[in-house]
Amino acid sequence: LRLQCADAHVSEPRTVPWFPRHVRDLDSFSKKTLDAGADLESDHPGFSDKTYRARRQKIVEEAGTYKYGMDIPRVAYSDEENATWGAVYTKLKEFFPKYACKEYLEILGDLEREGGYGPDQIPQLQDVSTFLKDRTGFQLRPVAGLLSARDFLAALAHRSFFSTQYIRHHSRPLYTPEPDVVHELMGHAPLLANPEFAELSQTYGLASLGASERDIQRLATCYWFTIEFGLYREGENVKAYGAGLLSSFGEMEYACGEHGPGEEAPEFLPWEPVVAAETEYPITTYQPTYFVAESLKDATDKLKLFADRDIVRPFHVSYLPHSQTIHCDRSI
Ligand code: HBI
Ligand code: FE
Repeated sequence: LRLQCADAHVSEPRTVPWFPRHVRDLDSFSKKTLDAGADLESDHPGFSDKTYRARRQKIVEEAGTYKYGMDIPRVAYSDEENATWGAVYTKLKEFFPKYACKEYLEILGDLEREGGYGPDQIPQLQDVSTFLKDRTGFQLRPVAGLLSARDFLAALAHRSFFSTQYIRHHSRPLYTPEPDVVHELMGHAPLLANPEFAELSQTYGLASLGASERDIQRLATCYWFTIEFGLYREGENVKAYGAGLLSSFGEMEYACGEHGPGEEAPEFLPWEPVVAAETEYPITTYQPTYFVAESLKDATDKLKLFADRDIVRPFHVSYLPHSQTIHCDRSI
């Protein structure tokens, strides 16, 4: 079997896709955004609102000047934008005590004291990024919209998280079909201050560097079932640690709350990356299936095993924090 593998490797030499070696290299693809896709566009409340689109364009243009090492441009959010944030903030806070994981609750308290969080205004990415950097070395970078899975994941290897800065349309404050600043700052940012969650995130990034297209898809699918829609067990209950749940009170309750007899209920499977990687999922409705870990550490440990055993590359990478570079054991 070994020989066969070696033969296969010789007869089909695979060129390794380029990947960023230094955190500064993220500058080279930070503007390579994809179209939202027809699915999302037809579903977007602000799609035909010209004023809204122009406002987004302006925020994105400013953010486009950002390069590694700079301060993230501050946005003077309007009263309307802050009110949209406030409406979601207040609503989500009602649900967090019951459904958010304990790590999230604790960090949210810290962010309210130190990171500019609260119902009155949208926090600035730079302030949140500074907060995260002090805790786990993670930092935020502004982005205009969706990146390819390969590019998005590669940033995680460098403890960098691409974050949108514009907000959803005011007509539907509790709904967005795509990432916006509420999703990033309520969903993603807080747990990036937790060491285990930071490691989970970076593990996706490191495993993705130079990986095949198929492995990128498998990692992106596992990312979906953990970083976006992950749950872990706490006694009788499940608690949310995924950003798609923590930024949606409706789905948080659907995933973590009680389901009466006859009520539609999702399926809960134990977090197992080889299974999750092959599981299909919808992107504009509540999830039919959730994967439940035992803890943030368990989620991370299982992913690391998966990355080591199932993401096969002809080289090994490691992260050198002092130089903020990726070490690769072969020249490729
Ligand atoms: N791009 N800006 C942005 N934000 C995301 O959350 C994001 C992305 N591109 C790809 C992506 N997520 C998913 O494919 C993840 O599963 C990697
Ligand atoms: Fe997200």
